Amino acid sequence: MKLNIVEYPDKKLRETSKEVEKFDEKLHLLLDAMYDVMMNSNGIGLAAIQVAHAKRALIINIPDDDSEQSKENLIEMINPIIVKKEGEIVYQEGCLSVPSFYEDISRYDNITVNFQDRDSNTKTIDASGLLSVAIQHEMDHLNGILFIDKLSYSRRKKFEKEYKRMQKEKKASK
Ligand code: Y12
Ligand code: CO
Repeated sequence: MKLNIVEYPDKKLRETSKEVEKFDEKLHLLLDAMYDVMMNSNGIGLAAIQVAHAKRALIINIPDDDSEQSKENLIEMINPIIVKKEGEIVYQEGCLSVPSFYEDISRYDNITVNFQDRDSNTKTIDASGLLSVAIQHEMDHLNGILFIDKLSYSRRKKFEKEYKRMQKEKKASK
């Protein structure tokens, strides 16, 4: 399955993703292809809507202490729900759908998430720090929310201007 990353301001990113009901080969192929595209793009998290599949599915692969990304650390979450949230963390976020832009965003530091794995088994995870940030960032995608939506009015204006300029430059260099 060949997947391409959907980039802002594509309206596809604003869709609300649908609950996954079938845990079949098609879902497994999608998750495998998402992993390949995320690794090839140097990402640590990806939601299915970022590759144009409006399913409530996301993957996260946080590098370990020596900055190595290994499939052993891959987390696949299907139909995730946050059941507990507390504390605050500010982290500089980036997104494969909003290339070359990074900004400090405030989120919950500690969360508990219920989800299903690729075979529909029910799981629970307690997350804090970077993993918690990544889960919340990817779960926002399932509801059509991007991290840039959390910027102040003036920062968002500045972003839109910079992003348009970058897109123009990218187009001109092709
Ligand atoms: C903390 C904050 C945000 C997340 C969500 C997942 N975000 C990413 O995986 C972002 C990846 C990313 C990769 C980029 O490419 C390279 O660095 C080569 C990138 O740069 C460009 O597009 C030019 C931007 C974002 C999880 C945890
Ligand atoms: Co993102």
